[in-house]
Amino acid sequence: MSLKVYIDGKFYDKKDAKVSVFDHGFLYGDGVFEGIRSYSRLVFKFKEHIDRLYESSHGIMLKINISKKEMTKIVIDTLKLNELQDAYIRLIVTRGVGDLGLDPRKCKDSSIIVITDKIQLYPEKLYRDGLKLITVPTPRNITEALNPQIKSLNYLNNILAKIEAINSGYEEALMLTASGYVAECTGDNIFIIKGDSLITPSVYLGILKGITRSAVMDIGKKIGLKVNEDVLTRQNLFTADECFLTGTAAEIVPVVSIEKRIIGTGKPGKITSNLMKEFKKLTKVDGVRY
Ligand code: PXG
Repeated sequence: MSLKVYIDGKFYDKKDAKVSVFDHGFLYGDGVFEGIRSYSRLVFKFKEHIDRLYESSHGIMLKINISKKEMTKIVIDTLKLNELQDAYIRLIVTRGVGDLGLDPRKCKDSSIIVITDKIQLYPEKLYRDGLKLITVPTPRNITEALNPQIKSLNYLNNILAKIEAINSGYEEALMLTASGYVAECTGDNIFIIKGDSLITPSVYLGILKGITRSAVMDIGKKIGLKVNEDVLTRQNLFTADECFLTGTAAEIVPVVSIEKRIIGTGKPGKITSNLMKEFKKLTKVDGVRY
């Protein structure tokens, strides 16, 4: 059976799952989205993702015409229809079809799209050997212009950073704020370990408030680490004992160097490995079953 995609009340085969070229999501990146994971038929941090989707849409004055409860049911129905145990869920809300102008008043109905697919796992080597980062010239969007807390369909800021990293021979980019403080990576939050402290950049600096980030902060507290949100410089990263990234797709990825400065021992750290283990445990019990 081919994969089925939900679009505005109907399910379509993957090859027929299409939206209009007049949709402002396509024309302007005018919309919001979420990336969610399920593990063995448990949707991880489902409520948190649904809440963030509605907060993102509220931020751009995009009205979602269904309740959170209905949205939750649509996602569950799509997962069941596709008989997926472990899935990557992409939930998208666009401004909908309008004309060839910016005016969102021309878009009468927002569109809701739910894609559920098999999760593409990152290579095992990444978790075993760790990731090498490079800081890129493009700063993270400034909060006053487009708040990174809004998970909008416009990801050009992050894509530019990704291109810059790839052009320099790296897989992932460290993005700084316009003032030069550590922000996050292109699709992941960043953490360091220094002594018994777990530190991550504060949300007010202009980052996405990652759901994996929050889960890891909770785990950190549980295993006795001092957990802090703070302002971090590149030098704080260079001199950290350990460093790692968090995100729905990548989960927890150890970072072993930044611009060729080795972090800690140059291997994934002990506390990072422990957090990875605890995170895995959490995904087995925390979630909405379908
Ligand atoms: N920062 C940014 C900029 C993100 O886009 C995260 C942090 C991590 O947040 P969560 O809530 O997932 O812990 C994200 C989320 C992908 C992919 O396929 C990942 C994201 C967005 C789009 C695609 O890797 N990241």
